[in-house]
Amino acid sequence: MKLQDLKHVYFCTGARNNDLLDHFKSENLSFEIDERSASFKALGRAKISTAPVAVCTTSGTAVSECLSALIEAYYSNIPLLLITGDRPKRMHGKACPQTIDHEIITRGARRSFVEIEFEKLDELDLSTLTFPAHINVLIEKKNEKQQSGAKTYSQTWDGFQSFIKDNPSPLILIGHENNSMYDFAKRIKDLGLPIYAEILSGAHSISSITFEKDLLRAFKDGQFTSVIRIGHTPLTKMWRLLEETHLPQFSFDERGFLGLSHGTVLPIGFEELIKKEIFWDSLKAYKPFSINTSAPFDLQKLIQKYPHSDISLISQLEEIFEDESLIYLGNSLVIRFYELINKRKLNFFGNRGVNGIDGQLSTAIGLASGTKKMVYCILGDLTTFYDLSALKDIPNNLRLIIVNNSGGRIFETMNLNEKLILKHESQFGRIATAFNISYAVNDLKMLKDVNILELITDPKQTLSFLKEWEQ
Ligand SMILES: Cc1ncc(C[n+]2csc(CCOP(=O)(O)OP(=O)(O)O)c2C)c(N)n1
Repeated sequence: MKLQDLKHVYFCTGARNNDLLDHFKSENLSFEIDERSASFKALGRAKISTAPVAVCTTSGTAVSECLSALIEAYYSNIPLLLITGDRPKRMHGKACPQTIDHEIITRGARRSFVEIEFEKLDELDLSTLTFPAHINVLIEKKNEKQQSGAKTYSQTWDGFQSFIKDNPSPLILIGHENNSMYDFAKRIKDLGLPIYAEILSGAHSISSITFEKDLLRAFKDGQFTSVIRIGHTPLTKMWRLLEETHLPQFSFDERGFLGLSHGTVLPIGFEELIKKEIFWDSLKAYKPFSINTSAPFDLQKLIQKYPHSDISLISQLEEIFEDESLIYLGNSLVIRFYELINKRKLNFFGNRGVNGIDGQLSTAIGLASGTKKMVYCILGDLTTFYDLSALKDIPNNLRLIIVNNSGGRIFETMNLNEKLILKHESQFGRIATAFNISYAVNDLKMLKDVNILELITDPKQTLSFLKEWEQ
């Protein structure tokens, strides 16, 4: 029995498992938002089926969301099959983007486990498995290099100084930690080196490179010899491109993770680093330099030209927030678009440990419950669907802003299979009514007066915006 012979697969949308689609018969697939629910659907179907039923997920918490169904299947002896898309082995154990240990999650809740490279999937015989079972597929992306020619350094201050000597033009990439890195980033900026500070660092508003597209251009033009990263695993696409173009990288990460398959890391967080004279003295060896950047004016022109794009609406929101408020940014496009338009110094939060879209609203509710300040939580529509039961209790100081672009539009920007978008025409008004929550749609003036503000955006305008912006 091959994957092709599975009678039904609940396929949960994601980028890493996109390549697995061709291994299933399309008429036997249903596309799903929520892995927890999808895995229970597979369990239910397997109860009246004579053959195994599968749920297929992307990497990260998408996998752990299936654990409850798998546990139930284990103790009820039901033929549930979990198929998970994963990154190659060299990226494991390093906190590479959305990469966690899948095997350990299902231990104790499965009767067989197979880890297999994507290219060998055709050889896999499902009849050798006992159920419930877990198949973890290691998937290489085109262009990603398997072996790094980039030099690594000793994990010491001497190593850092040799890195500086060898590589005269670094990019300084500031990811995030749990506290604002604003003062730290300001001091680094004063050294006159190009820095890109991501939105969750709290310092994007003073980043010397404001726009990711300028960062990508400079990187592709070879303007950086190397990368110094401070903070947790970055969000920017440039970080992922370092798996294609291996530049030497030296990281300071309190968790001690490389965040990539290669490089050097010292397990020091920014709050300790700011006090280390040796760090600042070492950086003095660099000669200041800068890269060309775009005019903010060009962005404003597009914001006016495409008023119903996600980006324009998020940009209007930023003008309304009070200085003291906390902004919780959902994963997917919201966090990327917010970084694009951000001008203000505000307090930003998000779950970027492994970038799950699960539990986002609940996290924001917890955040709001722990503070008297106003919390603005901005989520995509699928991300909100994922966590609907959390609507039962919305604290008074929480405003949920749903950017409803009628699907998981990130997959559209990545040119992945159209089915992954899960296009829909649903709106949230009646859901708000069901939970007895105040609600407004498309009216930014109402933001302070209601608990849910839904913004219906035009995906075509967003795509046109991005096309013009990125050219
Ligand atoms: C738990 C989990 N499952 C799946 C994914 C893969 N994933 C990343 S973004 C996304 C779609 C999000 O859609 P939406 O919230 O509507 O935001 P948009 O893409 O439109 O910005 C999915 C399914 C994930 N990150 N986490």
